[in-house]
Formats: sequence, C-alpha cells, structure tokens
Amino acid sequence: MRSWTPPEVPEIPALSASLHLHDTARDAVVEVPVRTGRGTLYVCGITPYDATHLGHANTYVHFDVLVRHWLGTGLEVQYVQNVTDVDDPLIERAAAVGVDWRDLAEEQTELFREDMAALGVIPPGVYLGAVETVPQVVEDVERLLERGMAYRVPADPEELPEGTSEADDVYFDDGAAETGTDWRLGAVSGYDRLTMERLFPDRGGDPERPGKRDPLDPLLWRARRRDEPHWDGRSLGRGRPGWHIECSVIARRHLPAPFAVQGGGSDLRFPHHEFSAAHATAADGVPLADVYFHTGMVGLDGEKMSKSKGNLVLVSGLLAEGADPRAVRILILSEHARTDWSFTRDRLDRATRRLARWQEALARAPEEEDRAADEPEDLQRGIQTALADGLDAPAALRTVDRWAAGELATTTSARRVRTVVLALLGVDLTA
Ligand code: 5CA
Ligand code: ZN
Repeated sequence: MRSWTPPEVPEIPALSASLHLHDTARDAVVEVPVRTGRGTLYVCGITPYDATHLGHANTYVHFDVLVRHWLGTGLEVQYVQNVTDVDDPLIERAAAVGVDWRDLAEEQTELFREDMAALGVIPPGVYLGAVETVPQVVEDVERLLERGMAYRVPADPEELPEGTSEADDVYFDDGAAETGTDWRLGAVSGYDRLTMERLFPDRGGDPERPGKRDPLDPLLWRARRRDEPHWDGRSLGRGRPGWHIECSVIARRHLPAPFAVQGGGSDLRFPHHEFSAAHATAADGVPLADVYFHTGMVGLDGEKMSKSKGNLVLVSGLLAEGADPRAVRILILSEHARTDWSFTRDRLDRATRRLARWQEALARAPEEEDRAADEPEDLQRGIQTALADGLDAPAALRTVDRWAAGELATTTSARRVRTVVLALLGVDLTA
C-alpha cells in the first residue's frame, strides 16, 4: 500500500546513546537491544474509519521521535506499519453510513496520509493493508492448525450465505500455546486473568461464542458470512482474517524475529499485542519483539477520544482552523509518550507560543559556532540524552527551551539549531 510523502530529515552527526524504554511485558525500563546495526520497529496502524484524531496523531508522532532518535544515533531504521482495512468496526461503520467499506477505508486512509505528511511524520518503509496480506494470513492460520495451536468452530448456519449449510471459523488455542510455547496468557500485557476477561469483550473479543475451548481464545479466521467481504482461504474456506493475526503475519514477513520494538497505544496491550505476539511465537517458536512500548491515551474532557463516544478532535479540523502543524507536534510532545492526557485549547495555545519563542531565538542565533560541524553539540546532546532515557520528549523540549533562553554552555549556530530540531523533533523552525 502507498504510504505518504516523507518530510525532510537533515543529517546530523551520529551520537551514540543507547535507548532505554519501558517494556510493558516486564513492567520495567530496559535497554532496547540493537541487532545487526538496525532499529527495528512495528507500530500498529489505523483502522480507517475515523482518521485522524489527536489520539492517532499522538501515537505516530511519539514513535516518529523514536525513529528520529535511532537515526540520530547513526542506526538504519526498519519500520513497518499496517492498515486494518477490513475488520468489524470498519464494516459496521460503512453499513451505518451506507457506503462501500472499501471506499470508506480508502477515503480515511488518504486523510490519514495527508495528516501524517502535514505533521512531518516519517513514513514506514513497509506499509501494508490487511486485504493485501490475506494469502499470508491463510498460510499462518493453516500452519497454526497443523501445529495444534488452533481449532475450528462451526459457524451458525443462520449467518451463512444462501446455499451454504456449513462453514468453520478458526480460533487460536490459548491453552495449547501455553503448553507448547514459552508464551503465557498475560505475558505481554501484564494483566491478570480478571482484567483480561473484563477488557476482552470491549475490544473485539467474543467470550460468549459457543464451542470455544477458552472464552479468551481469539479469532484467527472468520468464515464467509452473508453480506460480509470474503477471500479465498484455501483449506480454511472463504472468509476473512481475524485482527491480531494480521499484525503478527505482517511483522513476521517484514521484520527480523524478534524485532526491537512493538508499539501502539496502551489500548492495544490486551488483547491485540498479547495475541499477535502469541500467534507469532506459536507459528515459529520465536518471540515477536524484544520490547513492547505503549503510548498513552488522549482524551477530551477526561474521556478517551473515540468514534463511539463522538468526542473526536481531528488533526485535519485543527489545521483547517489555522493551527500550525508544528504546534500540534509540540502539543503532543509536551506530554511524555506514556502519559494519558486531555486536549484543551489552552494546551494548544501554549504549544503555539512555545514554537514562537523558539523561532524568535533562532532569528537571534549566531551564524558561527564553537564546534566542528561533524561533532554533536549541547543541544543535540541534551535532546538525545532525554530521548534515550525512556523517550522523554518533554525533557527534550525543555532542552530546546534552555537553548532559546541562552542557558546552554556552548554556542550553536542558527543553521545547526534548525538542523538538529528538525532532524530529532520533526519541527522546522524556519518560516
Ligand atoms: N488497526 C488497529 C491496530 S492494528 C487499531 O487499533 N486502529 S485504531 O485506528 O483504532 O488506532 C490506531 C492507533 O491509535 C493505535 O495505536 C491506538 O492505540 C491509537 N489510539 C486510538 N485511539 C487513541 C486515543 N484516544 N488516544 C491515544 N491513542 C489512540
Ligand atoms: Zn496491530
């Protein structure tokens, strides 16, 4: 799938600074291992039916800064993202508004691309939709069945298309995976069983489905239903992919195993990241990722922003009202990646004023500096030290504040400041 127009990312001198992040699975801050000189990252993409609200933007801007930090340490970055372009919420939404689900997905994905480009987010190297991944999903589900990690559950004949009397869905067997692999239910999310039982039905799970071995077993393949999209599933019969297997399959095909960081908002801890990791381990015996890093939830008036609550602040809406996309980035980066926060006009105004202060300081900055061009100076050091320490963007912004207030020890030229702030924070201070 086409991604979006990449922003300008200027080169800066490489500064070695190993990244430490909070890992949800271990509930501890850990050093992110670097294998074969690369930063490897999968971030769960949008389900294109309510793009792009500030919650989405929060996720992708914080991970963008992670990518920028890796680049700033001289690493190559391998970044993969999906688009859940077929799933229940999208199909339900399309039916509710009377449009074809494909048109809704394409329209919202396009809006997302425009918003990401406006916010200066570096696009992933691999950007893939669920629809274009169906053959690989079929491969992996067949493999899980062969390995005894999945089982079939007959679909309700009432739901099947005209002329079909029987068809099976396929479910992941949590119990078999716990016995046959190192994965345990709760290993990634860190939740206990009661919490998982509470979250599962609200996040796409179907604990009540008759015939399941464990109420928490997730769907891998849904047999074709009346009026639902469907694809060739070879031995599985026609149908469509479950949700978690999509990300597991895309990550397994396009990243090493394990890759360094699996990311997304904290609402993906369970069931999504729990089970995409479980599916991957059950398929080939190797853990999916080294570190599971989750960003906070953005709300409005104290409630999580979501289509169902109708409290969306759209990025395109803010920009249409005249908000500067750089101020939107600063707004997002003013809170720590892991912090939950609520949008207010006041916060956006503060971010806009901060941008103006930085621009004024840049206009006053000297042409000359007391550092060789290939040597990192204090501004870069300050920003990257903050980012290396748990991706602390607020501390990185405070470093820029200190520079703007003339508090850094060394003199940095205007050119260098622009380059460093653009490369690491994605904020272009010129103009
Ligand atoms: N397509 C799946 C992931 S495979 C999905 O969750 N799509 S989504 O459109 O619902 O969310 C896309 C990303 O935005 C996810 O990382 C999700 O955690 C994050 N997100 C969604 N709502 C919010 C919110 N209110 N605040 C912060 N992040 C959010
Ligand atoms: Zn995902």
